[in-house]
Amino acid sequence: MSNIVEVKVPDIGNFKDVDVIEVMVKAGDPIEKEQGLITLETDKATMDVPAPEAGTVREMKVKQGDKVSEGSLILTLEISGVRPSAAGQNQNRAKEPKPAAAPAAKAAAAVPGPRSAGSDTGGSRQAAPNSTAAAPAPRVLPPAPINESGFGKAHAGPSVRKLARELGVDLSRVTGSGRKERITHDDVKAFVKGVMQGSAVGGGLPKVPAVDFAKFGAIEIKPLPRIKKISGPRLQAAWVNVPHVTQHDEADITELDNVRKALKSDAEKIGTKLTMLAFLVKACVATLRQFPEANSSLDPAGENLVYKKYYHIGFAADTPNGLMVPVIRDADTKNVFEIAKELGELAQKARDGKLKIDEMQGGTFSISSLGGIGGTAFTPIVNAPEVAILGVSRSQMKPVWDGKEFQPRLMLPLSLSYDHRVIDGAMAARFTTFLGQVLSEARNLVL
Ligand code: CAO
Repeated sequence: MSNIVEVKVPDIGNFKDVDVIEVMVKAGDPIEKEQGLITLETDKATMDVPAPEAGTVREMKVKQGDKVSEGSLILTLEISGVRPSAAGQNQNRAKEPKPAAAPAAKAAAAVPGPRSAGSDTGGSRQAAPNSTAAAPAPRVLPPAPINESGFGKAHAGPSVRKLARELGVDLSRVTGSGRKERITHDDVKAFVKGVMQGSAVGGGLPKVPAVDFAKFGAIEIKPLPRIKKISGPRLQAAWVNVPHVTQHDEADITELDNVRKALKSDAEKIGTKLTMLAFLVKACVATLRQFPEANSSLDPAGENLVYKKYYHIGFAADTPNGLMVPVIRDADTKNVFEIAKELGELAQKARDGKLKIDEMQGGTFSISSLGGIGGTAFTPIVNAPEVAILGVSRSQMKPVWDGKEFQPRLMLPLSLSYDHRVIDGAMAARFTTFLGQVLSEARNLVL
């Protein structure tokens, strides 16, 4: 005995005329209960409609590209050995499951959590591929608070979503092994297993092998200075989380250096050493005004940019205990002498280990100057959640072609590392070009 039932689109929240982006079954297919039938996509999320009962698909009533709403007929299903009344119940049950995707997507803005690159896919459900694209072996990334946006977009059916919710698994971090990278129950379980084992396959970064160095010669063990113990994990977090690119350029600072030397004695009279760094702070503020994205941060969910209307410039200071980054507050309101004075005082405090916490907080952009030491270029690490950092190397007198002949010009190497999620290459090149222009027009920096 068999019965034909109509399977309709269940309650999908307030969404209407939703796109059918995938049809996963066809007439004649035997299907299991809860098996995905079609995938719907709103501008917020994708969701699968599961089969209310096992049976055989009699006739498809929708195709890819159709638009459907609650109650639209999806297909007719032949159920064997079921009485009409029971079949009716089964059909009604098709209304019961509420795909988790829609409510999850709605919650996205309210739930903070680390941004996943998958959430940047502009509504695509291909949220998971970022988790494996770069690394061949690991199937998933380490555990973290659930990224609701990524969770909503993940390619998984309602029962898999339910399981993931129960286990606290962020689906945006799980790579699906099913058709079209669909996440299965087993994928979720493998993720949990991997996390529990802390292995490379499931969880953390691959470990650097421990080596018994003493086997190969004499060694001495000294504890890391406290500052390095604190800054190390922060640097690693920035390195691992921020997709870094570094843009290299050169600025002609011939005139600027002349101006600086001319003003040096004025500065000395007020007990200040007028260094190149002070001019760089001024020039960076002018450039940040022009490129406000470089003075912004991504919000924790990775959904919005937070533009800061203040300019607090951090600068890397080399101290006997390690790297510290004091911050010049409201650098836009200070002249180059005031900035130079503050730089000197903060650098001294850093070396003496007397910097206060609030003197290292609130930075919007950082500068790391190795010009006093040497080098031609380097790749500084973005001081996240800032999105860009300017590295400065040692200036050099170079022959520069002016169209007729070579001129001796003092050239300053600039290395701008930036967060590629926020700043693209073109903007970075415009940033350093503009900065070079500002630095070459020295007098504007003294005003
Ligand atoms: N090119 C050539 N010479 C430079 C220069 C440059 N870009 N920058 C500085 N100098 C010169 C200065 O003119 C000074 O020479 P004089 O004493 O003859 O005037 C000398 O180098 C030393 O400068 P300084 O280091 O005293 O002053 P500063 O303002 O340039 O730097 C500070 C201050 C705190 C940034 C610096 O002492 C420091 O700690 N630098 C290291 C930063 C660091 O570790 N960065 C890496 C962090 S990891 O990303």
